[in-house]
Amino acid sequence: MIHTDINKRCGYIAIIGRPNAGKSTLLNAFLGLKVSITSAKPQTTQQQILGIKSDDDCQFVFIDTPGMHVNAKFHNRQMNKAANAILKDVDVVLWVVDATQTTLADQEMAQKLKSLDMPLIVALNKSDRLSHSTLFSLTEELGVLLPKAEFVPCSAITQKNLELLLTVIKRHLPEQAFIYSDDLVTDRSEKFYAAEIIREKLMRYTGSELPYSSSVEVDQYDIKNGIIHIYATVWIEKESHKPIIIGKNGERLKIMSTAARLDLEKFWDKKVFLKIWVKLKKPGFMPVVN
Ligand SMILES: Nc1nc2c(ncn2[C@@H]2O[C@H](COP(=O)(O)OP(=O)(O)OP(=O)(O)O)[C@@H](O)[C@H]2O)c(=O)[nH]1
Ligand SMILES: [Mg+2]
Repeated sequence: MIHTDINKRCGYIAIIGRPNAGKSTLLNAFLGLKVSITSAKPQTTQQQILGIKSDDDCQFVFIDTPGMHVNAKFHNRQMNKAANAILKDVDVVLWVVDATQTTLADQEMAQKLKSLDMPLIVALNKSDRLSHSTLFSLTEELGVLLPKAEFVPCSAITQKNLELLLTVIKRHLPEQAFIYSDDLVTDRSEKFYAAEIIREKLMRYTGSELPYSSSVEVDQYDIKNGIIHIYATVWIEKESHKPIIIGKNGERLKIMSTAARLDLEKFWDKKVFLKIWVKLKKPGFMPVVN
C-alpha cells in the first residue's frame, strides 16, 4: 500500500565508510533482516543496495554502499565515484567508523565530509570492544574536525544504541509521504539476493584472494509447489580454484550451499532448493549481472 498521508517522515540515508567498518551489519541490524551481505573481509559489498525500514510514521530508506577509500587506487576509483555521487542526493549521511581501528584515513575522511551540506551523523561502531574513555576521546578528536556532526557510539553486533541512532536520523528526515510501499525491504531482485548470499558464503568460507576473482550467477529462479528452486553457477578464473571451493569429497561446497539455503529460507520464509555448480570462466567471458 502506498501512503499519501502527511505528518510522516521519509528520506534517504547514505551509509558510508571505510571497508569493513560494519556498514552492512548495521543496516541489517536496523532492519532485523539480512538484506546486505557481510564478512570479515574488506570489500564485501560491491554495489549499492537499498534497505527500507517502514515504521508507522517514518520510512528510512538506507543506501548501503561499498567501502570508500580515501586515497583511491585505480580499482577502487569506480566504487568511490559511485559513493560520492549518492552523497549529492540523500537527506542524511551516516558515516560508519570502525572505532576499534581509526587511522589517518578517518581524519582524511572527516576533512572530506566537512563540506557536506546535509546532516552528518557519525556512528562510532564496534563500541562493544571499547572502553567509554576511548570512545569519548575519539568523539572529541573527530568532533574538532566535524563540529556540526552528531556522534553516536554504537554496536551493530550487540545492537547497542541502535534505537538512539534511528531517533537521531529520523529528526533529519523530511516530512513527506512514504516513497516505497511499506512491505518492501530492498530494491534488489530475488536473483540478485540469491547470488549475493552465495557470494557471502564464498567470502566467509574460502581463502583471501578467491572470492574477489570469482563471481556468482543465478541461472534459474522459480517457485514450484511453494518451493523456491535456485540453480546457480560460481564462475572461477583458474582450474586450481575448483578444489578450494568444492573441498574434499565436495564437503566445503555442501557446507556453503546449506548455509546459503538456510539464509534464503529465512529471508523468504519459504522452503528453498539450491543447486550450485562451479565452472571455469572462458577468456573474455562476462557473466550476466542478475
Ligand atoms: N565487534 C564488532 N564487530 C562488528 C560490528 N559491526 C560489524 N562487525 C564486524 O565487522 C566485519 C565487517 O562487517 P561488514 O558489515 O561486512 O562491514 P562493511 O562496512 O559493510 O564492509 P564492506 O562492505 O567491505 O565495505 C564483520 O566481521 C562484522 O561481523 C560491531 O558492532 N562489533
Ligand atoms: Mg558492506
